[in-house]
Amino acid sequence: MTEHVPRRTAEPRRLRRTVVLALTGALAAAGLAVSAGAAQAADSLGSAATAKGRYFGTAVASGHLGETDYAATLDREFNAVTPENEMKWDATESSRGNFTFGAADQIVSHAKAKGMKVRGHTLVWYSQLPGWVGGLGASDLQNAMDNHITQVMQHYKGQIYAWDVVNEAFQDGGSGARRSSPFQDKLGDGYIEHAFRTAHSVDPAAKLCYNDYNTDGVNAKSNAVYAMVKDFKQRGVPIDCVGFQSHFNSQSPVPGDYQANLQRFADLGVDVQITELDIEGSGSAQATNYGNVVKACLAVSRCTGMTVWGVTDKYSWRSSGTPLLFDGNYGKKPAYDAVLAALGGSSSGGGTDPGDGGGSTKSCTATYTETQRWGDRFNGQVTIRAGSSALSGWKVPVTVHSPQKVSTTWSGNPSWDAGGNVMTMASTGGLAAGATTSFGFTVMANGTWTAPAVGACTAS
Ligand code: G2I
Repeated sequence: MTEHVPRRTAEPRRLRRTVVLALTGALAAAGLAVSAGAAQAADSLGSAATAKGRYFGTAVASGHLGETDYAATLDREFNAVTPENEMKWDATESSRGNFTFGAADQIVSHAKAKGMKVRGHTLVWYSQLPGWVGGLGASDLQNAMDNHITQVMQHYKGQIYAWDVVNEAFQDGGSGARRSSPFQDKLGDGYIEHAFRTAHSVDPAAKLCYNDYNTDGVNAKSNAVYAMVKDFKQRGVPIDCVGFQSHFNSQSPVPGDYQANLQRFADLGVDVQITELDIEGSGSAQATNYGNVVKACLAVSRCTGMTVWGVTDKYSWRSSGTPLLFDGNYGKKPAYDAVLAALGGSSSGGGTDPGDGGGSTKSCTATYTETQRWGDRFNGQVTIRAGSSALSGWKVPVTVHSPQKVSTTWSGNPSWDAGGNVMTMASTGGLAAGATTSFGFTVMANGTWTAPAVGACTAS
């Protein structure tokens, strides 16, 4: 409150100064670092990921394996698979005690023949659950759940890299509560722990994951999952990994704190994996988003791999959003080139992503907080954290919502779009590996108090 008067009087002068700084800063930031490319860059997603110590997988539907172009693209580009539907409860045990593995076996034997990893998806999930499961009483349901986990995991014992033991057990929104399901409603919170303990007793070599969506940034839902994983690790419940589905579109964009969120889970002592990646859109916007997701994974040492949720747009569960790396004719999209470049590979024809410096893993995250509010305006702060490599610079777009206006900035070089709503803040210097820095700004609310949208951090 005491800051009210001095800050207001200082604003007009500061604004003019920051505009001048913005122009010089933008010119300085234009020289992007270009590092020497590797002697022989990998020319497929799988081989490029392997060179970075990761896998690059895709969801596969058994019904398409007979299509020549589908199988050829799968075999050329990917080194891990997740059966899209074939290992789910309705596919493997549609009637109690009768297990059917034909379709899933087809995928697993294809993967084994090609040396691909298999992610098992999924053992305990509220959806694609046959009706008989919901009709059971509590103790019977417990037996059925244990038996399902045991039979399915036994069948594939030794062949599965990681299992999604429990999928989507938390509600969306701000409650952080568990989602209602036969398991939750009849067995209570303890069913998740019980499922992991049962899974561990069946195949101790498989990595056991919890998998969910809308947990990709720091939010109430991911906080609830984080608390559960932390508790499991403290009490010795056998959990090895957390899967971040990463289904993105304009309503649910790649969060600015995506990498920071992966990192905080990794810091609990679990692996993290991007398990169902797809990003609606096209062209360079889609490509940039894909590149940023891959860079985030590479910057987190315990991010062991990425899986896209399908090979081609034409078979995507949301094909109208064209969210994948190959178009309906199996042509490589700009998103493909961006992913390959982010992985440090390059297409035979020469995939290009001038932002990526030939295999560099430079990366950063941006996290927004409102630090102060007055009757007419508020201050925002964005904290930048460098990934595992030192940065010579970074930039972050911040969009305010008209009629809001940014009146003051500090600790960065801002530049604005023509409309004055999108400010791109560039660094004033380098940042050591793992280090943080922050910039700030004042937003005149003009009646609108929506928080600014902070985009992904770009490292150079
Ligand atoms: O919804 C996207 C994914 C969210 N996370 C868990 C994933 O398991 C889930 O995958 C999707 C599949 O991609 C769809 O292919 O899960 C859907 C079901 O919840 C799958 O859709 C189902 C259709 O609903 C069924 O009508 C159809 O018979 O696919 C089945 C097999 O084609």
